[in-house]
Amino acid sequence: MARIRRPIPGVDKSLLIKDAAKLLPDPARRAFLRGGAGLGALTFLTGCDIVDGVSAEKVLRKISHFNDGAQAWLFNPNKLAQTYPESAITRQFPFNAYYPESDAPEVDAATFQLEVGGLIGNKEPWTLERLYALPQETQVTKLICVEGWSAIGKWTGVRLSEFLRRLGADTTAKYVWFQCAEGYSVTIDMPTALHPQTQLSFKFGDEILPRKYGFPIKCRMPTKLGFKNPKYVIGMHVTNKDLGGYWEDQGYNWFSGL
Ligand SMILES: Nc1nc2c(c(=O)[nH]1)N[C@H]1C(S)=C(S)[C@@H](COP(=O)(O)O)O[C@H]1N2
Ligand SMILES: [Mo]
Repeated sequence: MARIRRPIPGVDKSLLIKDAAKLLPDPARRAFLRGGAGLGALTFLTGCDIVDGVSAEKVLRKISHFNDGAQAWLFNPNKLAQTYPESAITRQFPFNAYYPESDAPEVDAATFQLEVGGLIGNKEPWTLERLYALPQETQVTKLICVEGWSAIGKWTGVRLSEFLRRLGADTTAKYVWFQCAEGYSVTIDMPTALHPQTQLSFKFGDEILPRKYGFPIKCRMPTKLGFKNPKYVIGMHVTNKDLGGYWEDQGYNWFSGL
């Protein structure tokens, strides 16, 4: 996967650094975070005197890369993300994308079909009618965005693990890749795809998912940062190849677990 070496616009770098530091072995991690998780901490960690932003960026990417492996290995597939009472739901839940809300894609419900492919048994696409007939669950969980905000929302849909089962998916494959209507994409690891709280969401609150939150499908995974939760999902592939993603290709930590 190509990693482009340029600063990532709009990103709270200290959050990225903290995220990357999370699974460093103690006591390095504690010292790192106590150090303010900034340039000083990077110097401490690498033993190099990092004087300019470019080197800091490089080191950050290296830690981040190391972390993809370490986090995947340490990820406990059964550990649940925190859930909240409905009273904690954030009113005025934020919209976020790499473009303004007015540019959000408009998917036509009547003609929509979810394309499914890769290592699965049945490649027949899914209409909304068939998707809505699947068994559904509701979760009230927190979405955390790397840009420095978080919000609690309520989503309803089918467990991705249940959907994969119905597709006859090879769940020993490494990844699930999501394609979105406007060109966004995300690759997630199979343990996350099979996590009980990873959901193909059709509703936000008590309404059919509105356009701004990803109509017709958002893949909600509360164990991952916001950017790993694709909206406007139009395609899904089970694969052994890391197909990357919109932000991952620009250097975001691939695993981005919480
Ligand atoms: N298709 C698509 N999905 C996307 C994005 C996007 O730009 N396009 N942005 C991601 C980011 S960075 C975040 S934080 C969440 C925001 O979801 P929300 O608009 O429902 O709050 O969507 C994620 N999924
Ligand atoms: Mo985000």
